[in-house]
Amino acid sequence: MVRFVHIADVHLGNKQYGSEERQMDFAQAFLNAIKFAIAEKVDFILIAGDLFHKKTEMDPVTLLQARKVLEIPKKEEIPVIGVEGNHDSTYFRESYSWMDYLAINGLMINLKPSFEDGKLRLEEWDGKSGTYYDFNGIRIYGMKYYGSISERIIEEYFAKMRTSKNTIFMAHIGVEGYVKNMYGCIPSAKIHKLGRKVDYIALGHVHKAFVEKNLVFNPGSLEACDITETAYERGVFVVDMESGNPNATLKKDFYEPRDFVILKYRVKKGIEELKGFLSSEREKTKLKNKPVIDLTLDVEKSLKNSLEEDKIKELISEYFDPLLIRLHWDVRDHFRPTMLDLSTKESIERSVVEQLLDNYSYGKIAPEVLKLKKLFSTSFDLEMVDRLIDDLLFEREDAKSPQKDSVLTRNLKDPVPEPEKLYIGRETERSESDLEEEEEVWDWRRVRDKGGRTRKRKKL
Ligand SMILES: [Mn+2]
Repeated sequence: MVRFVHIADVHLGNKQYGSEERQMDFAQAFLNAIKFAIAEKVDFILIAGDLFHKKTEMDPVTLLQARKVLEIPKKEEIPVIGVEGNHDSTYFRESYSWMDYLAINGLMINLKPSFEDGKLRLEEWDGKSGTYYDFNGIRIYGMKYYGSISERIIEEYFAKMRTSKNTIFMAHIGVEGYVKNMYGCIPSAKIHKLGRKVDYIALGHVHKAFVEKNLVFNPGSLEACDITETAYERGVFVVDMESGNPNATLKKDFYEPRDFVILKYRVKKGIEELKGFLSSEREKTKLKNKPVIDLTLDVEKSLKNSLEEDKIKELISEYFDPLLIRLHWDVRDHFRPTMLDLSTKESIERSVVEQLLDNYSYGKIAPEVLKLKKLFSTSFDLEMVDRLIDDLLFEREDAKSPQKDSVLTRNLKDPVPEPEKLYIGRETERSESDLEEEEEVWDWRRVRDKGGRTRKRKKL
């Protein structure tokens, strides 16, 4: 029998909404997941992609977080086996990823195929690279993210994989139907076909937990990368596998996720009425830590100017003591004129696309949509299309952070506050598990608990 933990979508380095505390949350979740796996006495740990949040811009804190956490299983001689997700690498930027860096440093096994004359090759892990890893008769194949060509790559794996069972297939790929409009997903049947050769399919990519026919397993993200994820079931799987039969349980209680309070309110007269609303919402809400408050105010355009953002944030802080506040405006404007630039064919097309997009929360992406149309209609280059979509979908959230100011992604309905205004307070609370482990240096939430100062290390 083997026992393992299956983790996915860690997103280390996700400085969500420009918040350093949120970056610490993601690291804390990862640390807790790894410690949990060790406490469960697993034989190995699977990370099904998106260990990191950003594929290129690595910062020292994030790299240190990854290294320090991965040193724990290394010390225990528990292999950590991973594949790259869309946030770790993309297939057309093939060279060398941060997960390769960790692998070269002996901190993890990073599985991916190699190619010879365009043909996929499955090779055994040699200590630095490889596509599969053998552990006590169990074979683990790894497939990194392949975007729109995933189906084809899976077919090639299927043809070349060994036929004996006791096999795990790990990939960063989504199954259609769980999350709306998600890129990098394929139909369920295409994945189930692998069941003829495989006992456990370890997926990552969709940030929501699901299991299909005791064969396909997806644990979801450790921390919420987006407010929609706060409603999803997510966690890690602890799996016992006995002669090819997995017995998996989704576990969540190893980590206390950041609380999110998502509110929407229609302002009829003015700021005063918010007090009653916030106080009744506060009473309804159970909080375990300082929450992220996400408030959407629905107002008539004529009323909008009389509502000061600072005052609203002050009010929210009185009732909730939040980690940070996200304020959105849903402005009702019945008299907005339709302005079409009729000067050229291109400008008409652009105006029309802009207006169509205006009703959605995608932001100002009309130029990209047009670029995409052009790519499709001229030299159909799949790599370019993938790259564009990938950048649009997966880097938009990063670009929204106050440090960056990207014209492509700025959504005028959703103005980004100044970084200073985001910080309402710092965390001071400690959970019981924190107190139990007073000696633990790399407890990322606590490292920041004293007004952001790094704790002194006991040993150097
Ligand atoms: Mn992800």
